[in-house]
Amino acid sequence: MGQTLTEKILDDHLVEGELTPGEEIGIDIDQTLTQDTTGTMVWLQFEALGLEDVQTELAAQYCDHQTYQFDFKNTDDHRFLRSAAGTFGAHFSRPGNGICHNVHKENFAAPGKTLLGSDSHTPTPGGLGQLAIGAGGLDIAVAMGGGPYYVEMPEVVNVRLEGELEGWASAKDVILEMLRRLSVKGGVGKVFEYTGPGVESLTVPERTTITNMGTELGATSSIFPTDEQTKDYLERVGRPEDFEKLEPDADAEYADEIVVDLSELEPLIAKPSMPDNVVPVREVEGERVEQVMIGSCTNGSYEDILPGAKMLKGREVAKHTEMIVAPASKQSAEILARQGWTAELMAAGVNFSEATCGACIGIGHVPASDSVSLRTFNRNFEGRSGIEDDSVYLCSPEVATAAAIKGEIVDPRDLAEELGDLESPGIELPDEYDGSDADLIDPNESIDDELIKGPNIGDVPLKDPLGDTVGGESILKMDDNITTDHIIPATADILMYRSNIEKLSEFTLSRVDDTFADRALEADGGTLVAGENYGQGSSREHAALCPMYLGIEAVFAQSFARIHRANLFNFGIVPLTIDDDTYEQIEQGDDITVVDDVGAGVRNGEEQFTCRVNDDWEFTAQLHASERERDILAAGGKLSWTKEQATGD
Ligand code: MIC
Ligand code: SF4
Repeated sequence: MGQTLTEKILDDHLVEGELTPGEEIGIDIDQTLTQDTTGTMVWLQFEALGLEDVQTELAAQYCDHQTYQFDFKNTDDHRFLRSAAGTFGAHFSRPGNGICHNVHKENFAAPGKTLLGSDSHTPTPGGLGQLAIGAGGLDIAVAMGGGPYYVEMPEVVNVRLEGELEGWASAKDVILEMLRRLSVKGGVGKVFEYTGPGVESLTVPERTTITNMGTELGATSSIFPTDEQTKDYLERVGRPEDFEKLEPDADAEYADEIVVDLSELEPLIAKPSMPDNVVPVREVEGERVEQVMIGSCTNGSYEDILPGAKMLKGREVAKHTEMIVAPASKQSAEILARQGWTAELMAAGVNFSEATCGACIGIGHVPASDSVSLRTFNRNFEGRSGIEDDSVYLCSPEVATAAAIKGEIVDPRDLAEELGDLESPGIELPDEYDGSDADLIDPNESIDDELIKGPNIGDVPLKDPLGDTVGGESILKMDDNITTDHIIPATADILMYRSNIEKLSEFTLSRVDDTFADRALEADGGTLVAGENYGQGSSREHAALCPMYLGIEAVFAQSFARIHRANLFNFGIVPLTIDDDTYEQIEQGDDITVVDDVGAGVRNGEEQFTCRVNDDWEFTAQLHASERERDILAAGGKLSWTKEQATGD
């Protein structure tokens, strides 16, 4: 039987297990990517593991999320990261050089290689045939030390693209259509492999918009085959030698098939406040817009800014609307500036930001109260923009720019008809990505050979091995689709504590209940209860690390998001699955005790645990875990487990 492209790459990198969906496999990692807000813990853990040199072919450390450095703690984190990259042997991308996924795509992404990154949008270079997976920081630290990465073998789904995009429909509409059909849970345990005749019409930047936002489907990864478009892109970025022809076998078998006819797509938009809340733009036309932003790792590159610049040439942004462009890479900004497009945008009333994630996580450009913001980003979770009750819509650069011109949401087809001289700008790549690489420091050029830790940089907390009893008061009961932004928000006032867990934990779940941290500490151990898809969104391991620090021993949820589930194991919190009736019956404040000897049960492969509530009634919870995950839980987390493995204890 033939293989899918995903299976081929996994097979090439397989060190443990078999490619059977649902089974755990161990794979070799070629490249790693870390960013500033997850990277500090990664390197602290790398150090705590006693590791001395990066063992992967390539490691790259980016500073992209909080580049405004409002506080010396941010700048200290960046200096620490530079020193860690130099000391341990990673490339270092300076603050302001751009968003990790975009800079990585332009400089290092290569077909057929595996990439593991401490950011959930790591799958972005799947658009050029790289198998890229997002994971928690500790998993990256171990991979950089040469250890395999363990993941459940995903089901591979064939997304067959037919036809070609027409008129004002864009790559963003392809992924919005997928979200409309499948929802934010639709990709859990899956890799989406794009195939079919429609693939060849999409350039690499269009493909990476799709693979980037596959994360919003909950997918393990998304990938395209390589072809003339990939070759062309790699030539333009100056790395033709990285090209490799990759495609699935003709008789490959997929778990499922989804057909998207590109020629039938129209401009789509995700309404507040979930990326799958997708409707045709025409359904929400007329809504007044006060802010428009082009940027983020999804749609912030040269190819995403240029269409807006072409549409705005000789026009102005509506008087009650602010339009901001935040380039995804400094290289994109530099090329646009050299070509004169930056001046055109400025003349039209556009405000330019530095190349950063920034506003995507509520740092800068917070929308006005009770106003609509249209963004080309990938996430619009409630409150993520920096203000609760926000109204953030997600759309393509073309739809965003049309709204900036009109001052209200408008389908660009209708605006074009109204204006008479507005044409669809299409996609254009620069002849050469020839920006300076002054901000990208090769490990051989590094000036650092020891770690520089400012006063805010703390230690890595550890947990005791799992004992006989687990449980306690259910300190918080939550709904479905709780995001890691709810668990540990990423706004500026909090982000500066990503390397200081003691302080950061004070903010745990504060967006759901601002007394949570105090109550958890007072209860001296406890549990959490949640609905479906608990922990969706980011890879931030702090969303497990901080609850662990506050004494949370178990999470009872109807289902878990992939990366967060792995992070719970990594920090010794027992993730238990419950059914709908149990979820309904448990109340916040109930005392839940796992009756069975948990330590022994976890070690012995038990899958069901009896739990008693208030000495009153009982339910059964499921533990779905591989042998390795059980050992990690028993050891009190992955750091202790990895050390035990190394010393043979
Ligand atoms: C996000 O988009 O939520 C982030 C901020 O990039 C996170 C990483 C983080 O929390 O530092 C992610 O997606 O993993
Ligand atoms: Fe940065 Fe936003 Fe992309 Fe996360 S989703 S990497 S915060 S631009």
